[in-house]
Amino acid sequence: MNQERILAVHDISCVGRCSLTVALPIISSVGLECSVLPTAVLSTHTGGFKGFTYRDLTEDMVPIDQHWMSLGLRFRAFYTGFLGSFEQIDIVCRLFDDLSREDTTIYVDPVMADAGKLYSVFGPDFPAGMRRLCEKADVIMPNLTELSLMLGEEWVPGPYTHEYVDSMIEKARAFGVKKVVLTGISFEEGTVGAVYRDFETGESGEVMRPEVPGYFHGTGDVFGSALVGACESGLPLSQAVEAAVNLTVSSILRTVGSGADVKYGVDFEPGLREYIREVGASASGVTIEPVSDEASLRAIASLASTVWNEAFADMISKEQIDYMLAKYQSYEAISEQVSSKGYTYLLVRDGNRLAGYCGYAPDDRGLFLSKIYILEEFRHRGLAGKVFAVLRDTAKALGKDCIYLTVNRGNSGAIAVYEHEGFEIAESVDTPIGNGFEMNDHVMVMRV
Ligand code: PXL
Repeated sequence: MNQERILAVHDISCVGRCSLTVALPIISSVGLECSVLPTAVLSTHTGGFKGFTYRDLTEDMVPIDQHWMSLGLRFRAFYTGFLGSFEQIDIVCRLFDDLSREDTTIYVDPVMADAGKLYSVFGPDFPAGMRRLCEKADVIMPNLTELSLMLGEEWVPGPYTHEYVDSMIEKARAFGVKKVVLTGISFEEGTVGAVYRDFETGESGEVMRPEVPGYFHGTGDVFGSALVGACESGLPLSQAVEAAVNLTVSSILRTVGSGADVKYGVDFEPGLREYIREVGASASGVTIEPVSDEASLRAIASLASTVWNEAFADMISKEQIDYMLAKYQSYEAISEQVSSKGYTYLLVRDGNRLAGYCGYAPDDRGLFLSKIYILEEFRHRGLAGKVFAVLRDTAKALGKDCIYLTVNRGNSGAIAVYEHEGFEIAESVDTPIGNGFEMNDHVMVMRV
């Protein structure tokens, strides 16, 4: 099952580009699957249109969550924005718990206010609720009004000093998030942009552009969607913020230039080509590198859990998969293999995105290839071939004349891939692995 989806949780404003009508095209444009959970359906957004319809979808959200749980769905990222009711805050908190996997990234844009004012559709208790949602997030992207409201601080209009903005970001550390991107910040008249801080790495910076006077509806959503698309494409935070600011500003300039009515949202679509180019150029390039740091080994353990449950569901029992994962591919097991059993793990990345991994160890027989996986999304692009080229060079450098591996005899897909790479079946072995379980494998060998 492909578990690489991003879930966007926002309203659908049918006309007037914002929320889901912005998130879907922008995130999809960089090749990421974007599922949606609409929080409300409105005929138009609430800014500048009179008499809009408003259907609150709170009642549908719990059954949708339950259905997805029954399907075993998990999302690699969540991106939440405008919520349709106060009750939805707790529902979305639960949704994160129900549908996350270990490495899921939660992006929360606490959409509720701007220019010092809470949106008219929200009550005074909303900021405290949004703060609770932000506390579940990895990345938050409030504007200063929203951050001030969540912190219970008075909002003051800009321009701001760096000390003031830094102190506000520092206060957001208390939310327990990893990254903050503060939008709509001005340090001097005539410029505006975003300020970011990664609390884990200490990375921080700002991306400022000349200010275009006026209020442009939905630009927070263009920015947020572009940020999520870029981060989930593997860009470091600094480049992701840059790409998001570029798409937002170019969309504003195009809209103003065309004389269009700004309440229909900004004209972001023609800017997608450049956004895709910017994200693609920064994220492209396959790397295959040995890793031994904790974060990488944990990423491998998490990947193994996803891939094994997917690949072996039809071949071995769930109990055996769990047993084997704990014994061979938990973080603890992998760490021990690396630290004291002569194993090397190679991480395959496409840009900064995890595409797969392999693990090997030399022994008397040759180079034992213990694991090799390429995630479905990255298959059919010759990545496995590149990994085998690295392995052949490694085997030769270690003075080994073959690479060998074991593969479940029922795993015809993998056997075909290995044969394609030049492996041949040498023998069949049944190996008891404890707890009454047995591995029923072919040994396949490739001369180098
Ligand atoms: O862009 C934020 C947003 C999203 N959805 C709806 C809105 C707004 C801002 O006003 O009204 C319905």
